[in-house]
Amino acid sequence: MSRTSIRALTAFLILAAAAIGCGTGGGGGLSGGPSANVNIGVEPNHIDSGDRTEVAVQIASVREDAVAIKIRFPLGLSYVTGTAYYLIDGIEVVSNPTENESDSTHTYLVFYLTAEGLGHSGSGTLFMTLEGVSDVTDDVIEVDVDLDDPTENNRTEFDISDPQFDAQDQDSIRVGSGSSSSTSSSSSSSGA
Ligand SMILES: [Ca+2]
Ligand SMILES: [Ca+2]
Repeated sequence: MSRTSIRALTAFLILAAAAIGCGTGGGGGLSGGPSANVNIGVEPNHIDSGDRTEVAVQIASVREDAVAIKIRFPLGLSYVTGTAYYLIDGIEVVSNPTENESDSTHTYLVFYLTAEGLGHSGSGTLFMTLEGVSDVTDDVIEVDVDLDDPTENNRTEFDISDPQFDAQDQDSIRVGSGSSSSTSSSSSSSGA
């Protein structure tokens, strides 16, 4: 094979890999794509500042020895320390996020999980509580699962300036009166 045809083949393979990587936004399902299948649920989806909401991330079909579970949410919410735990085979296992970092628009929580940690069922749910701290107009709480690089120490693996976050699933969130619709302009007494 000539050098140019090898180059063309390489380019094709890179494009094909990129296409596979981009096509899983609706909750996963392509085998060989994401590091695990995840679904996120937020309940309730509308809270006031000072109130709390629970986030549940279902994890299944982990395809790596270990994965990083990344949760992203707007700055109008904050993680309530000590509330995160896994429910695996009916047993609660407390887990603190390894990272709880914010940039100018979002906060990221990062949890590292081994496939062994999911036990016999190979699946589990990660729960955490978030508190509303300021108005959030209709927005989303998202989850992305990536490979836990075994050559990189987990304490330094996540880089907030390069979070490598592409949401695999999301659920809606609103805090306070923030809304894209303007139908509630008459309710002025719904503050704190
Ligand atoms: Ca690592
Ligand atoms: Ca990613």
